[in-house]
Amino acid sequence: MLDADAITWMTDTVADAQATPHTIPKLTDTYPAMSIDDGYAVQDALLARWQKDGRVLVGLKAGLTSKAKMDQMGVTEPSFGMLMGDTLDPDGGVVPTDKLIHPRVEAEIAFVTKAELSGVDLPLEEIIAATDFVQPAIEIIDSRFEKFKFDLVSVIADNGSSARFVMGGRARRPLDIDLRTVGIVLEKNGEIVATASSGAVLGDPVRSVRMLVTWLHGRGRTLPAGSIVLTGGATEAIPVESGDAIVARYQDMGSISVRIG
Ligand code: OOG
Ligand code: MG
Repeated sequence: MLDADAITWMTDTVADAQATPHTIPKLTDTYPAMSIDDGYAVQDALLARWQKDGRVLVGLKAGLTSKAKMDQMGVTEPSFGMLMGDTLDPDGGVVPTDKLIHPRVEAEIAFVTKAELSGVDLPLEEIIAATDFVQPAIEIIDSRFEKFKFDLVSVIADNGSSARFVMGGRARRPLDIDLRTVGIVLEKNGEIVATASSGAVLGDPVRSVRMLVTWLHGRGRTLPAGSIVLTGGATEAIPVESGDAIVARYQDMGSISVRIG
């Protein structure tokens, strides 16, 4: 692992890039030996600062969980990140972009849990039983790295490109729909820009929650009841700009729409 000074430097650099905002070179340009654990150490340090500022952790995001996303970003392993309550925007509302550099939107399935989940490779039934509801979500990602280009460890330190997210449409009990085959259509300004089946995420987005819980376990953590989990973009992410109208339609789960501010 890198030493504490290196983690502090990376945390300062990322926090500054997110706040201003501005782009920075990949962290591996400065620290080629940076590891996945170092990336998550930066996340831990960011969270400590954010909580000191009164920001609240409301859930976690898994990213790079579909082939479409992995191919787009050239990364073959998932990343996990934190969802802060103040980055949640309402369905039908406007996504603020004053802190965004080159935003992209993703259509995802969100899980909201009602019981604590912990352990390694949990049976999927256990995750379903602990799920209060599933719901359409649009994640607005933004990379602090130049040209939206990064490697796995750098994007982890940048909190998995987390920027804003929106939940809406129709919340469903997880046993009432087949989460492997929900058709998703993503539209920008009335044009279809991407389509997918929810099964594009690991065959079933519930597997993304399982993977997240396994990862948490490895870090001595659990997924608390009441957590939001974004399971990852089913399609590639679509660049957006100010004024764009985004709609994501989900089979049997309604639709969700936002305007980019
Ligand atoms: C990393 C975040 C990926 C997803 O849903 O796959 C992500 C990135 O592509 O910038 O949120
Ligand atoms: Mg995402």
